[in-house]
Amino acid sequence: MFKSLLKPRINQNLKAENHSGVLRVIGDRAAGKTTYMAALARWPNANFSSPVELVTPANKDGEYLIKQAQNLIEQGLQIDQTRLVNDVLEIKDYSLRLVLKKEDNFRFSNTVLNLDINCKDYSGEFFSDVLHQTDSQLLRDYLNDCFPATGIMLMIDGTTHRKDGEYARGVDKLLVALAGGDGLSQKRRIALVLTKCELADLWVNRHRPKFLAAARFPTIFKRLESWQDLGVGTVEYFTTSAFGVTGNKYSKPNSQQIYRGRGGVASVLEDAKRWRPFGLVSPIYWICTGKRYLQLDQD
Ligand SMILES: Nc1nc2c(ncn2[C@@H]2O[C@H](COP(=O)(O)OP(=O)(O)OP(=O)(O)O)[C@@H](O)[C@H]2O)c(=O)[nH]1
Ligand SMILES: [Mg+2]
Repeated sequence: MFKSLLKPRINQNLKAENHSGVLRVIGDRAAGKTTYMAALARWPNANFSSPVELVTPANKDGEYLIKQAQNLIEQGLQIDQTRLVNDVLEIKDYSLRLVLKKEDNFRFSNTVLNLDINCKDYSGEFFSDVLHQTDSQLLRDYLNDCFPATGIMLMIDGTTHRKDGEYARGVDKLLVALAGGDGLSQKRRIALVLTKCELADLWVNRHRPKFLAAARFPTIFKRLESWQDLGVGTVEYFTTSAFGVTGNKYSKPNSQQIYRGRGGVASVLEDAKRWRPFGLVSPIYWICTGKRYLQLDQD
């Protein structure tokens, strides 16, 4: 009897809101694109106060990401470089469902938010090489694959500020190329995502992503802002770390550096048991909904 009394109330109270997004992750070699995707799919040691309840793979490529996280990242190894494939149909298309609690007046409401994303991360060679080619079939194929995307995550290793000018040329090419084939009914969203922000010089400014982007990558920043001023799309800025930090009072990067140079940082995860990435869902939420969810920038 109790059961039948309770059941309708529970069903009435729980609401679901669905959003979806087609995403492309673009950036230089070793920017941290695939590690970001694997950390997102694995979603380790979730914080109880986080709005994110669950991340689940919705296809084989999504499951593959979890295996990459378990077999490589958690074993203290790096993920292999993503190969540049000649047939765009071979690029992995990760389908993931992200389940979040919806916020209402700074409190969690009883609405569940489902974000269903299809996301491809291109080899860094697309950004550093193919984008600069003229009249190449490969470039045309990649751009055609890019056009349907509602959101682009432009991913940059936060330590590579010396490459600002070089990257800005790539960003220019991308913006011009995207404008050429735009049949999108809605405005395109570009999220500039700074990676590896558990590192000390980035961590202190993790809550000021726009400031950090403008200070460290002024040329890219200006290009993106002028593009936004044209009214063809919108830009937002994010800080992330696939590895995160450990410790409460005094945080320490949960990464071990293997190499650091002009081209960026190569690292591995230090302590798999205390692995908690930072800021991964925030850009995806914005791309799917057009709004920022401030609490997602806190963890
Ligand atoms: N410190 C630190 N290192 C990271 C982070 N994310 C990725 N890395 C390291 O950055 C290097 C490159 O990572 P990948 O994910 O392979 O980079 P990618 O952008 O997919 O590179 P390509 O596939 O070559 O285009 C590796 O050494 C990673 O372990 C992070 O959040 N912090
Ligand atoms: Mg990769």
